[in-house]
Amino acid sequence: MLIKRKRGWELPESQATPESVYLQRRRLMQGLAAGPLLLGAAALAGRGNPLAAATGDADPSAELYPVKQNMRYRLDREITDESLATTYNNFYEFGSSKNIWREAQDLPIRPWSVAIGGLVEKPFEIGIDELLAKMPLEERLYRHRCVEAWSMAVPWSGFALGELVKLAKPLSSAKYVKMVTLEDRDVMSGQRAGWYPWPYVEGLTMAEATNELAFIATGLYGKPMPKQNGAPLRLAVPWKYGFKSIKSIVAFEFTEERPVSFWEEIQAREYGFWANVNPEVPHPRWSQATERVLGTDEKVPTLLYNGYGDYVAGLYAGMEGEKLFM
Ligand SMILES: Nc1nc2c(c(=O)[nH]1)N[C@H]1C(S)=C(S)[C@@H](COP(=O)(O)O)O[C@H]1N2
Ligand SMILES: [Mo]
Repeated sequence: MLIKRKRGWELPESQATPESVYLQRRRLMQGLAAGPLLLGAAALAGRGNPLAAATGDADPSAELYPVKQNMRYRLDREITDESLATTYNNFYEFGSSKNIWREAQDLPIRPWSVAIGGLVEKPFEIGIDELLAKMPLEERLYRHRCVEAWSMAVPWSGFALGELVKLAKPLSSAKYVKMVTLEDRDVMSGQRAGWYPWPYVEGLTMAEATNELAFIATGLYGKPMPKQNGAPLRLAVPWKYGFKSIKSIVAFEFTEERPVSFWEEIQAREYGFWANVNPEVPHPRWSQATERVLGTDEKVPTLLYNGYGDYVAGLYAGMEGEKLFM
């Protein structure tokens, strides 16, 4: 049933994406050598980002990036332009348009603490900077496939969700991890205006959360996570539709019951809990067979599990009765 696909690292070298971080670093260094000013790392990190100039915001985690690329997670396609991936977003807390990046600059990212609770040995809260210091940071190139049939490919920085699960020490009775986005009606206009069931919630099974692909992204393009992309930490589960990759997380709760996701609560028939990418299972209102690659007019075929079947298909063995793909 599954078509055997080559893994990322088996792709011919000519198709592998260049190491974006190192290229970017080189470009920055060239810029530095040519220019008369000595810029600090934080200022450098903000370069090329339309927002840094607009807000003058310095992220206290800036000196952690870029982090070393993990060559296990490479791509068969070009990386999306940074300017596109950071200005074409879905972040309904700031409105339902794709053009929320300016408004998202109001998101307060410090102090930021993450609550770990539910079925764990001992619930605790941890500040984002302490968490970043504890976790093994790396960069991974991942695809991202939105349920709306557009896609991108980006270099996330962050750590395996499995590392956070280890830190949390869940009890054996924990079957799911539920993640929750910040709720802040003063700043997030979408939470004031909408009838949506805020806060945004997502969930994974423990097996999914500890799969090697499940990633907590804290940076993008070798810099701290832009606010519009879900600063200071967001999920990246590239074999699932993009709405599973919840942004700006404030809580991880381990549960016995399957959590009801934000979009599942709104329209379960269209946005299910599993939401694994499958070109052969159409959304009730559109086909999922192809995707529009951000930054191009190209439509390319969508792949089962977004091309990550070798990593994740086994998670769903024997689950044919479930609505795994919607
Ligand atoms: N809290 C929250 N997380 C979210 C969303 C959202 O509206 N709110 N949108 C999701 C959707 S539909 C997608 S496609 C991705 C978009 O991530 P990006 O803006 O970094 O491309 O974020 C996901 N995570
Ligand atoms: Mo999406």
